[in-house]
Amino acid sequence: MLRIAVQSKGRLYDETMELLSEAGIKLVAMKRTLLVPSRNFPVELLFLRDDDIPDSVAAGTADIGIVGLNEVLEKKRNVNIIRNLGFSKCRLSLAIPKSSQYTGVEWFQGKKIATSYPGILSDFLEKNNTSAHIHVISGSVEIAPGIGIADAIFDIVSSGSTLVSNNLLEVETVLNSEAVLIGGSKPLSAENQEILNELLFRIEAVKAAENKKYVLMNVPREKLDDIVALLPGIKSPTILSLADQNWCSVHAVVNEKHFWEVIGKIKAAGAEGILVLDIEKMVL
Ligand code: PRT
Ligand code: ZN
Repeated sequence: MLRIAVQSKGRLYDETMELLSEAGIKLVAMKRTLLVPSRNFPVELLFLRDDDIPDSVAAGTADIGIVGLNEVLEKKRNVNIIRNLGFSKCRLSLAIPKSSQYTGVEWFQGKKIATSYPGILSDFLEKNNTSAHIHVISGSVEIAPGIGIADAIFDIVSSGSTLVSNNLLEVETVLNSEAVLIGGSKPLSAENQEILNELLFRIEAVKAAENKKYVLMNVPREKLDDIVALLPGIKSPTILSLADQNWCSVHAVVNEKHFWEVIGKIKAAGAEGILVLDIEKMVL
């Protein structure tokens, strides 16, 4: 049985549960329990505060964990990153009052900076030969300059709107973070390693299908070459015959990023009856 530490509630929770569910892991229905087994896969979930996840994996209470890279780097526990998971993306940045004139990292020399991430901040300041007073607070860091308890802040930024509404200006991005899968330093048992390998294989298939659409269309034979040239398939698009000899059916995988552009072009080139389907998993 492989034990996975996950956040019990908060910003990581929904996407963590969605990823595990897309990987086919169904949980035994249990409310308000710390440890919940799966009913169809040999894993159990240990629900914790995100701050405790690196420690639980380092100590071996959990075999692996899903947590923000920011927490992993702040806690400096003996864990390793198995895989980036691509969700809960954010950055850890330094921000100063909008009215201040920023001159570069030396601006922070001798200043007081409020943060919940003293470890990452002091590493950054040290690397930049800057010494500042780090004032550790656990929440609402963004209000510190406004109420006069700090000159600047070092905090998580996502859209940036919290900074704007507190009259702060982001001046240095210190770390780009996202959710990561972490493991401990000791090797897993052969049985647990096999479970982890299967889990990683499934995560790979879920991630490969993300932002991809399966597109089917009818194409006149004489336009086939033009249209195939417009389709970026996995290898090459599938082409099937239709009852009408003059037409064929073309299937391809299209990246959502280029989706409208590709659809517009293939329609203009003569494709008809275009169907667009979601792809659930993709095993490459
Ligand atoms: O209770 P527990 O300790 O488990 O949770 P928590 O309250 O410590 O953490 P939580 O759930 O808020 O965040 C968990 C993780 O989500 C963080 O460690 C980050 O890796 C990631 N994450 C992604 C974020 C954000 N985006 C985010 N926007 N964590 C916090 N924020 C906050 C930020 O602190 C700031 O106050 O949102 C505000 C900024 O957002 P914008 O969009 O206004 O810039
Ligand atoms: Zn936390």
